[in-house]
Amino acid sequence: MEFKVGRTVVRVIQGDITEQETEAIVNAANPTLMGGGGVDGAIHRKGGPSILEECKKIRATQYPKGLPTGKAVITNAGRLKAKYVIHTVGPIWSGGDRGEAELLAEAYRSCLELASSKGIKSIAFPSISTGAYGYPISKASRVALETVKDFLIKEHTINEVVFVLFSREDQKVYEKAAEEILSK
Ligand code: AR6
Repeated sequence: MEFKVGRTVVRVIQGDITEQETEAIVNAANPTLMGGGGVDGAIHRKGGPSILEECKKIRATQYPKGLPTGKAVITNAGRLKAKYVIHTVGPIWSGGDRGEAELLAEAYRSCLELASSKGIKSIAFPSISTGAYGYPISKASRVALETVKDFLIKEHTINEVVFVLFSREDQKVYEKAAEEILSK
């Protein structure tokens, strides 16, 4: 499904984030930046060691204690089709009253701001926090779409945003939210 927010095309597709040809893809990482399962595992596996090398440098120089939840950093994308990987850390769901929604919004915003500052024109997001981190997908989809919409209304630097959902069910959840949030 495809939507228009200002001049930006927003697409909601089913697929694998590691196969995307957008300039940047987003990694749902953890604070260590040293890899993990899910999206993180797939990106490092397919992208190869150059991504981890750059993550190690970032840890050593910028974030010795780890990347805080809601922040984002950028690295090369190794052998992936994308040129860059933007690594962010979403919140771990713990019931919803621990600021999870604001932290999730911050993660999406940090990625968009970083992409924008680097002149990146197209970016693909996975559904941050809704796997290992347990964030309910219907709630997370609304935060993701509202945050991206707010950003795109204010800034016109990015031409294409793609939400890449792993399963058809997840795609349906995002499409339903997108029809409501992006169509008005
Ligand atoms: N392409 C697109 N989406 C995917 C892919 C893929 N290749 N693989 C999984 N998903 P998760 P989180 C979906 O767990 O919840 C890692 O170990 C998945 O179905 O990757 O933010 C990190 O190192 C789910 O809907 O990210 C952290 O420790 C969504 O992507 C932790 O998991 C996010 O699932 C982060 O957890």
